Amino acid sequence: YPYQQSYAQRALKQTNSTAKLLLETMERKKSNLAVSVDVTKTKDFLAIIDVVGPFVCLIKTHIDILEDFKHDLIQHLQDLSVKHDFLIFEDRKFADIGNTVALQYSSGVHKIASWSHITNAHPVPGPSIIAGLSSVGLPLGRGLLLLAEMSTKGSLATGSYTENAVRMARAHRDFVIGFIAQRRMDGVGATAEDAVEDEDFLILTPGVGLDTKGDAMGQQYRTPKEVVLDSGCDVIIVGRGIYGNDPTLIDAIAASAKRYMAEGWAAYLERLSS
Ligand code: 5IU
Repeated sequence: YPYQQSYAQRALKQTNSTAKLLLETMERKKSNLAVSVDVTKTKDFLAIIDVVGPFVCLIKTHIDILEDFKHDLIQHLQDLSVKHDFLIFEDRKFADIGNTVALQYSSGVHKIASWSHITNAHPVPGPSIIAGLSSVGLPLGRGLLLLAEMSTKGSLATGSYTENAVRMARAHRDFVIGFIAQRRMDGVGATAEDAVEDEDFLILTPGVGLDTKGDAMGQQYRTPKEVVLDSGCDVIIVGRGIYGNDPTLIDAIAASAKRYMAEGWAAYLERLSS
């Protein structure tokens, strides 16, 4: 199975340039850690990214959370991405009709497609959402993740919904590079005619924490080992497990990022040798 191969081996077979770049970056930096920087002030946002940058393959943003957003922030973010060698993933969770998501992705205040290597979408509108987003993202070499599952208690993205998300992705392999999910999706929803032996979707997984089981609003955490070794996921996405409730404790944040990076990589090495 692809997930028993190294990230470097899997990079060779990717046709989407962003998927290839992410896998190559993971191998080069020996990190399968993505940090989700969910803070409201530009100053904290950039300070956290600068300090965790050396330990991550990917930075996940919610750019619309920043209360003092100015467009020059994007240049700073891109400079940090070059300085520390990571990709950028705007966790926009598009969910509208094709025409609208194309505008939301390309335009507005944030112009996401111009700077975010990866973004994501809910499959709920059907394949037209991929058509809309790929009309903008594919010419720029971007990659899309579909939300096949969620980490939250009571999520409706299960069963046939998840299977249909995978089928939608399978029909758009040029642009859809993988899923936000809690486990591998190899062969999920496949029929006998589908050639799925070599399919290699990237699985990026939020809901990762070492010290707590969840929060007061339905979030559920599993450990890097459960996510990467037991469930075969590729990238662990960690937010508050790394910066807690105080985004200014920069030394503690660096130490925490190092810890999650080490745990994630150890789980990956164990998976390769199992
Ligand atoms: N996120 C989830 N679960 C999901 C999806 C996205 O937690 O199923 I899809 C996002 C929300 C937040 C980050 O931006 O990932 C996790 O943050 P914490 O590690 O602080 O819980």
